[in-house]
Amino acid sequence: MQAGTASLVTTMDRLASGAFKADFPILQQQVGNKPLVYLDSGASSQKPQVVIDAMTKYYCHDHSNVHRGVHTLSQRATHAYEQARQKVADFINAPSTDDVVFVRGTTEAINLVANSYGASQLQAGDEVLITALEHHANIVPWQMVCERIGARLRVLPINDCGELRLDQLDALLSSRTRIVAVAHISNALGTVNPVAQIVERAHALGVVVLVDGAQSIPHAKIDVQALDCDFFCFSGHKVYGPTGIGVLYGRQSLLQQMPPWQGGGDMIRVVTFEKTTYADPPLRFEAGTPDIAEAIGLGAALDYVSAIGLDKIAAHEKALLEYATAQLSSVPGLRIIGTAAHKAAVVSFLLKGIHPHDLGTILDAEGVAIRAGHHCAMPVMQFFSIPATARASFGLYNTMTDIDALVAALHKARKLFGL
Ligand code: C6P
Repeated sequence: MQAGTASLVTTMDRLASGAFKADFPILQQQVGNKPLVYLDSGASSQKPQVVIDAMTKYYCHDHSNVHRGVHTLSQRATHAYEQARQKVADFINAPSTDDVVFVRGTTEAINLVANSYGASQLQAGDEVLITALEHHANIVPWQMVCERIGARLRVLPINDCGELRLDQLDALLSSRTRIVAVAHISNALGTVNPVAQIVERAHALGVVVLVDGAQSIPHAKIDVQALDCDFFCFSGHKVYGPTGIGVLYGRQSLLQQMPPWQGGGDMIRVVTFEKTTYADPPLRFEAGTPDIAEAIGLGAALDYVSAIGLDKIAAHEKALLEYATAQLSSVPGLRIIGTAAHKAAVVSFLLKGIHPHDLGTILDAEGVAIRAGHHCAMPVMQFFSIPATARASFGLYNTMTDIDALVAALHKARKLFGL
């Protein structure tokens, strides 16, 4: 499949027919003697052949360490690694590659900001505002730094649909608030949060905003300048790239102020036993040998997604979400958790009489891969007074037929349980 060479209509047709599945070798297998129906892209998306090929080519032809050698291979590796940084900057419309820090993933990006920006700027009595629908990655690092400093973690609540209670935002944003950290899209509920509006209201009070883009990066066009956020984080593996690579975008003026978080090779200017001076961002935050092949794989994934077009992927996934919501609602005893007006490619649900974990196992036997559990969002489960949900999450390769397979498997599960 030559992504991007087709007209808009043809690309939409290809998305609808599942033609892009052919680009993903892993999707060509059977599980439980049934064709694999992969509905767990929210946890991690699958990788197209072009990503696997880019990494293989790098290891077969160009591998060496980056920023360290004058020999040909080191220069090629450095060029490919820095080219990947440029692809990321273009993909999220960062003003410069200097604003793009390679990290292991969203979790590491948030820990970096909490431990560098947070620990250096927060004082006892200051406040960090998060929301009630955050992933643990956007809760625990803030909790840890607040505990250490004597700052206070505050939480913007949600309503019964799983939407942020924006009516309470002004009351929670105070002269003590220093940082707001908010998910762009909730992984457990699918809610799309109005982050641009949150940024605007926080900035009016001079408060810095971090957006956790782990779930938005594969589903929506991200423009960090239009969002005007101060930090934006995402993981490569959720946008059809490899694991072990992610991105922290930071506003350059803030990155410049921030002390390094980890020390080591490549992040320094001059080292003596008396004193070390540090490199400018982004290298200041990339101590040690980075995940070079993974950065290159991420660059290939962003090329792949861009060639198809995020607008088309978003339109396709919107249709999938609407179809899934309608079809799932027709299953007796099924309750969707997270009914926000504005949602993205995630449906969390409960099926009366069957625990989500049992459901996950039964569906797996039918070849249908979903995630069951608390989705690393325990406070969301606590809010709805439930231990877990079953969650189907979609990617560009999914089709209405995949959703039909999910619904058929749910009916089978009900029968097995005598419901
Ligand atoms: N959510 C899910 O199944 P890492 O693990 O660093 O790549 O991403 C962490 C993370 C942070 N924020 C959000 C909103 C996320 O969804 C995730 C990862 C996966 O929902 C694994 S728990």
